[in-house]
Amino acid sequence: MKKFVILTASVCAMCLPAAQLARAGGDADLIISAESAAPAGVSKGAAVYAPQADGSMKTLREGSNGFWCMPDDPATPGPDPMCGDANAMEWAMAWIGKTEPPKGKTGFIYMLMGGPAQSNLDPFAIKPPEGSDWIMDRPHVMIVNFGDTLSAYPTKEEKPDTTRPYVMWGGTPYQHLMVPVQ
Ligand SMILES: [Cu+2]
Repeated sequence: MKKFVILTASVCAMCLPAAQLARAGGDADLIISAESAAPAGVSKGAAVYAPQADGSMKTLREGSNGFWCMPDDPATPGPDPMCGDANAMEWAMAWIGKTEPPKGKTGFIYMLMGGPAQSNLDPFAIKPPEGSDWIMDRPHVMIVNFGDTLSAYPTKEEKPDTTRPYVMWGGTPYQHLMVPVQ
């Protein structure tokens, strides 16, 4: 997870010409990007949403199977499309709105193309801390909103080992388990 904050905070057409061109590919390309995040059984019937620079969400396609997908965010390095379930969307909206996620609604998000993260500690970082690089996550699934039920993993690692499951944003309401699948 990593993208919405950037979209609302720092989209800059002048500094991202290549990314803007990619966006110019149109809705069909955005849907292809979004679908690449999950197995076809999930992504083909999923609703597809594209976060807009003003923080709103544009619906590119209505869904039929209860899942949703979002295309790569061109403002971050590397592809980072994602698909998730309904509970994961509630969790993401809580994160965006800085509110408490609903209790008892564990969800999951596929990111089979991997994706970058600004920080493993701060849910609202808009860039990596001074002297650090982006955390480039390999293809993974994220388990979100699991409350205090996953105590087997270290929760406050600045530089996690991304080859094994680890907790991102541990100790915050937005902590989630990152589970690499490759
Ligand atoms: Cu992720």
